Amino acid sequence: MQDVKKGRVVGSVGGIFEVLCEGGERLCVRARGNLRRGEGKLLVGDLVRVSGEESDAVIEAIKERQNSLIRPPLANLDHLFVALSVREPSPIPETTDKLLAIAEHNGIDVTVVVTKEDASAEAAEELAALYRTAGYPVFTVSSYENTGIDELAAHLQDVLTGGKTAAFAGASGVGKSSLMNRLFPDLCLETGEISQKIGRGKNTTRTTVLYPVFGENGGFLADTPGFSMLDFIRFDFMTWQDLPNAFREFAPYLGQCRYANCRHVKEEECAVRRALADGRIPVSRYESYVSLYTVLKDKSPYGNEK
Ligand SMILES: Nc1nc2c(ncn2[C@@H]2O[C@H](COP(=O)(O)OP(=O)(O)OP(=O)(O)O)[C@@H](O)[C@H]2O)c(=O)[nH]1
Ligand SMILES: [Mg+2]
Ligand SMILES: [Zn+2]
Repeated sequence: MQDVKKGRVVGSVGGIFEVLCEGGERLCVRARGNLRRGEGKLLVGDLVRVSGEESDAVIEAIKERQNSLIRPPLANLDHLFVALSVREPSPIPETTDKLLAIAEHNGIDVTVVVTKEDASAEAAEELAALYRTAGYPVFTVSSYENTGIDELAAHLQDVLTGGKTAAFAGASGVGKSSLMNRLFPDLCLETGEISQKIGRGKNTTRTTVLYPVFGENGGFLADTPGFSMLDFIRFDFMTWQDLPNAFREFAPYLGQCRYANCRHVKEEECAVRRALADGRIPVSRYESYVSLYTVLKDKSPYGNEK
C-alpha cells in the first residue's frame, strides 16, 4: 500500500513545498503539475495530501479551501493582523483600508496593529482611534520599547487557540518581523533597515512562512513579505459592487440611501455621506472608499451600468 500523509503547507521556495505533517514530521516535497499553476496553485496554509516516500514524495491533492488571498498569498486564514506604523514608513490610509477590505470581503477576522508607538505615542493613539471608530480591535505596540506586547500576545493566543491560522500583513518596513521576534523570540526572523532616502522598508521578508506558535493547543502565525506601494495599489481584488460591504462602519447605513442603487460617491440624500458629515464615518476611511471605488469601477466592464 502506498504511504499517504496529511499536512499543511508552511512554506515554499522555488517549487519545493515544506509540509508540516500530522504528527509533527516536516517534509520538503514537490507538487503535481496541476497544483503548480493557475487558480489551483498551492498556497502556504493549504491542507494537503502527500503520497510516496522520500525523494518520490509529492503533493497530490489540496483540501477544499476555507478562503484564499493573493496578497498576502495564503490559504485558510482565520485572522489577519493588519500592521501600520506611526512613521518610517508613514501610514498611507488607503493601503491599510484596502487590506482591511480584502479581509472583510473574504470573511477573515481582522485586528489592526499600530507599530512603532515609541516614535510618537500621540500619533499612535490617533491612528488607533481612527480604526476603533471604524469598528476594529486595535493594539498599539513598540518592539523597541516592549510596550503593548503582552496585551497583543494574549489576544493572539485567544485568536489562535485550537489550531487557527493568522498572519501579519502590511507595508514593507512597518516592523512585522521585528514584532513577531518580540512575541516569539525563538523565531529569529530577519529584519531590515529603512531606506533613508525614501523612508520605507526594503522588502526584507521574501516569502510567506507559517510558524506553529503557543504549543499544542495553539495555532499558526505567518510572517509575510511587506508590499511595496505601487504593487499593492495596482492589485485588483473585488468588484465595486462588493466594496460598500467591505467597509464595516458603512453597514448601518446601507439600504438607507434615497436611491436603491446608490454608490455613496456623489449622490444626494446618501445615508453614508450623511454619516460622514456627522462624523460617524472617519473622513480618511471614506476617502479610501471613494479612491478604491474609482479604481475598481474603471476596471469593470460594467462600470457605467446603473
Ligand atoms: N522605532 C521603531 N522602529 C522599529 C520598531 N520595530 C521595528 N523597527 C524598525 O523598522 C525596520 C523594519 O523592521 P522589519 O521588522 O524588518 O519590518 P517588516 O515589516 O518585517 O518589513 P518587510 O519584511 O520588508 O515587510 C527596522 O529598521 C526595525 O529596526 C519599533 O518598535 N520602533
Ligand atoms: Mg519582514
Ligand atoms: Zn449612499
